[in-house]
Amino acid sequence: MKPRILLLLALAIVLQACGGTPKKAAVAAAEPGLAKDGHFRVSLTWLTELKAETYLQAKLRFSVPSGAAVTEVKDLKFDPWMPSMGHGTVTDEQTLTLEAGQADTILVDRVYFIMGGAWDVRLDATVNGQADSATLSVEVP
Ligand SMILES: [Cu+2]
Repeated sequence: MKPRILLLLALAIVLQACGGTPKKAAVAAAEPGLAKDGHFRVSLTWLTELKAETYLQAKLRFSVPSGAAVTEVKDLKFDPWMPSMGHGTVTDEQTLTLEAGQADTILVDRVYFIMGGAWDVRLDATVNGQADSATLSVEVP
């Protein structure tokens, strides 16, 4: 009887340890908007209602982890990708404009999602001279 209780106890401990795994993974997951090498953070705001099969406008605001002012954003690429289906969308009509008087804010016009679902926006940028890339999750209704 006793070894059996010990076995159950051991099993309970093992199960508890397994239950902790998703929590650990969540901590390890990248912070939303943080570039993979940590050179910048970016936040995405939709200025038009988020939906598929229509042109959208987005606003990107960049910051750097040091807290220094963003003086230059260049070489920006805004590339939506649908990981579950392995395809992208049309990007050649996009226009990227610096918001007037704001070195850290870019307006992305004519963003187009060819279908609804879970998208990643793969974003490349050089911020204050440091090239990096970030991935932003977007759920398109
Ligand atoms: Cu798709």
